[in-house]
Amino acid sequence: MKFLLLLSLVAFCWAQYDPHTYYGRSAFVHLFEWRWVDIAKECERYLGPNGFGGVQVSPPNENLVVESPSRPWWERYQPISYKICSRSGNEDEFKDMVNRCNNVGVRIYVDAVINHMCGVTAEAGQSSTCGSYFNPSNRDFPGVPYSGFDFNDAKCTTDSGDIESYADAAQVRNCRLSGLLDLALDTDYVRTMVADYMNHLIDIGVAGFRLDASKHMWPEDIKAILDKLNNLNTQWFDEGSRPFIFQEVIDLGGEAVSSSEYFGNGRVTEFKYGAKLGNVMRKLDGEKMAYLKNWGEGWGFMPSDRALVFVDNHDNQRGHGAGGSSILTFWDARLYKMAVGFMLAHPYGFTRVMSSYYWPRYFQDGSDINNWFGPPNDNGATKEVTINSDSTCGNGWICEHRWRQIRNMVAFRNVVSTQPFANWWDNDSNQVAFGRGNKGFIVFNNDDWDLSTTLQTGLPAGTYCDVISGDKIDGNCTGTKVYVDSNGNAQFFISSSAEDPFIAIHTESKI
Ligand code: QV4
Ligand code: CA
Repeated sequence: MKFLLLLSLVAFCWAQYDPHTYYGRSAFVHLFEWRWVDIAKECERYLGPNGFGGVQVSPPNENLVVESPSRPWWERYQPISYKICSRSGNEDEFKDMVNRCNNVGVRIYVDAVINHMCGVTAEAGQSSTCGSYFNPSNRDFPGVPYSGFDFNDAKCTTDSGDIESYADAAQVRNCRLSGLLDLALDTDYVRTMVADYMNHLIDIGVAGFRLDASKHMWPEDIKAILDKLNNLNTQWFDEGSRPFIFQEVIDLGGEAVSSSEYFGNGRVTEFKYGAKLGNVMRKLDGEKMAYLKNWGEGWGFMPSDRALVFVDNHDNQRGHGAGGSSILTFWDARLYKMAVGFMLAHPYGFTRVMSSYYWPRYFQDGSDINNWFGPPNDNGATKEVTINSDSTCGNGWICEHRWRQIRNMVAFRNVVSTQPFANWWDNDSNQVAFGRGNKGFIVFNNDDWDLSTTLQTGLPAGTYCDVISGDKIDGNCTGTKVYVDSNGNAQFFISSSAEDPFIAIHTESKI
């Protein structure tokens, strides 16, 4: 009996690190700025059938309407209330999305903006996505309600009231991030308002949360809020399931606040991952793929079971947040597919795939002056995600998650998820290969010359379809075939000018 008690205690303690994906699905996608009606359809027609574990959705709560610039993506990070009402849809549409996605084994993770409300310079009576009145100058947000008692103004020690130095941990938590009115999360009232919002979403059926701007919240305040959260809805989750938590903390080193302060609450975003991988694939700072042999904790990253990893995110794909010019995005498609493929094949971290929309990048003095553009829209109404006959997206949606190379690597990750990193090979330059036990194997050529060699794959003998150049359809390969002999060896040839200079095979792509 004692053992069972201990087991349940361990399960309880660990739960907030568990994404509660259906049958251990191992990757999720950020459908940035999608409407709820489109996400519901995508779960049923694509994400469920292709083994995606879940969707990170944009903040569903009421936000400030910013007219200048015209409806930027970032207006959704300026809350006005916790009513489920935004340009992605209303509460009924949100509930329908959660039901339909859960019913096909795809989880919903909500981007929770709980550190702050809107900017201090927003105009009283400026419009909001649900029409709630607010007045920033006297901290009046009747839609929650919040008042002057509920903000950190008195706690902040800087003259401006904004964060002025990231070397001072108290400032980073108690002052305004970019002028955003900072909530007093040390009061039980504010903690309760936030927890009520999150519990409303949990009862609807979401599986967890991205905690926006976690660096700007005291870890113990976050914990106090998490302790108020309900268990997940037993319509889809086991009794006693705790919400999955991943905290946005940008820690590239050198600041007063560290990611490790947040490990007790849940997973944490590892921003070093995308920054370093971008450098390696771009061969910057003397980096080369052969150095990836000890990728993960060997590169100074946080423990794998605390890490939330990604190649790019909604901030740094457009020059916000961290990572700078090394970050690979859909704009760098060939290298981007290799980086995402590497991430999905490697065992480190819980992996997130970015799914973006097009905007008219225009660089002036080194920065993209159009990086504020919101989603494809008709006079502010977000456009439908249309699907073309070749399964790509229309209406300005990029849908990286639907690119064959990325979609198939999500499946690869599911097939190999229980298997260890194995059979590493490199040419001491940018040709590398590695396997996952006896279930999968991947080979990259990022050198300027062809790769032609025989490698130990660890796989059973047989003929395998390369899932990068094609698919396995009706027992045939539409792309390259790989022949593994009875010793597990296979010959690989990858031209340095190939459209996608990498090959991936796994036991479910065997014919
Ligand atoms: C401006 C001035 C301020 C001034 C303020 C007065 O810059 O100096 O004090 O007016 O009101 C938008 C504008 C920004 C404006 C601010 C407030 O871009 O110019 O400040 O609104 O009016 C996103 C965007 C921000 C945007 C914010 C709110 O990136 O540009 O600010 O939404 O609309 C740090 C954090 C990290 C953060 C990252 C971007 O540690 O947590 O910066 N990342 C998350 C989200 C990100 C979001 C926020 C946090 C804020 O991923 O998308 O910022 O919720 O690294
Ligand atoms: Ca804060």
